[in-house]
Amino acid sequence: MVSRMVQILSWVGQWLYRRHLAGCIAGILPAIGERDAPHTAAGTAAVRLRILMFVVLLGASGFCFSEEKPKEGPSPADNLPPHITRLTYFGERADFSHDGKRIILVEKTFGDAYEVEIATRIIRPMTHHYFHEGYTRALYLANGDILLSGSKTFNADNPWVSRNDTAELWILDKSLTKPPVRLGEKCSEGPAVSRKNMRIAWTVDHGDYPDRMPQGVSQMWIADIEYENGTPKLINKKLILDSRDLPFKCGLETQNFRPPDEKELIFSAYGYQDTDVIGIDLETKKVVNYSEAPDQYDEPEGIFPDGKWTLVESDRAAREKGLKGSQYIDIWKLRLDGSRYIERVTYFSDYPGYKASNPVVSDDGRFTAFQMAKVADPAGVGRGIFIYDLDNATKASR
Ligand SMILES: [Ca+2]
Repeated sequence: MVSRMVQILSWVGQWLYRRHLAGCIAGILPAIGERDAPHTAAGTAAVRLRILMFVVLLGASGFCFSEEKPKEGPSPADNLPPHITRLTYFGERADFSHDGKRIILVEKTFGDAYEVEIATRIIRPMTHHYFHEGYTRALYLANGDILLSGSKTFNADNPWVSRNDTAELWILDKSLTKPPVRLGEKCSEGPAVSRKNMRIAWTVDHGDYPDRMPQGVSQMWIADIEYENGTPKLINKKLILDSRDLPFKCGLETQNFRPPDEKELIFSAYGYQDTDVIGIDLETKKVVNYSEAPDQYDEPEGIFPDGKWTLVESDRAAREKGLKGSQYIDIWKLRLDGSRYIERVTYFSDYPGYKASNPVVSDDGRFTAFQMAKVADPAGVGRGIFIYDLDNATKASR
């Protein structure tokens, strides 16, 4: 009975601590700083109340931590099923080379890009041969050159602006003999790259071009890459969709051209029904909501080469435990036929404190690559790449 009481007090203490300690400290520090200011009876009482709350919460936190430290459980990486292998111990945002033999990854947000040969695990630097301000994306183009997204400027004291507002598109020649060519287009989060021709799509939002669109608006654009005397440039640039043209409010992010004919673009609708998986026909502009799951986070990631399924980051499993949102995701696959049928792929989020994210599919449809991250890591941050053998997983489940 006593231990049960201690447990309950510990939970309450932890909750109070997490929820209010930061605010309490933030409130108390100015109050202490103001002690030379003219006093009023109400002001003094408020300061006393803040100090009392601070002492109580500090006591509660010390009490609960001495009883039960918040635990980060075992890592899913230490208990992998036979169809999952670990490729790297760092890195994020994997992309398969079109022959399926290599993976390109970003070392860390605003880091270098590296290529890993899957068979040998040999890691090769892709962006060491010149100086730069770091990259947020690196994707193989159909001809083997690399599409990069990265800012022209980086300030370690204010890093995230280089991801959110100033990231630009570049093309790196696969010979790795020269710096990348700047395309003169900003890029919000991830661009979409065709598997079969030199076509890309990307997103821009208010943060990128505040003079072109108001707060809360984003646009998806498409263009072809043409080489003139060996130098790439964008041609046939067209607007795909302005978020203001949708009947609901959301933030856009391009994800994939849908194989095999690539006439449809799959994109994230952030914030709509807690984020949904949507497709837009590039010719007719018809929009189809494939996840159509209110109160569920569903973000499309890699797409299967037959175009029948997309991998999704979803919080579906976490919702049963009372957790929700993009921090509590695992990898699922969603049928792109309007049935809304969704199937679980990874179980990393069953390990408290962990998640699996950013999955992609090899061009032959046999493997996915994804990353492990910890809850509270910013979206897209990864702690190593894993390879998932889809054939073996299917056999194992038979
Ligand atoms: Ca949803």
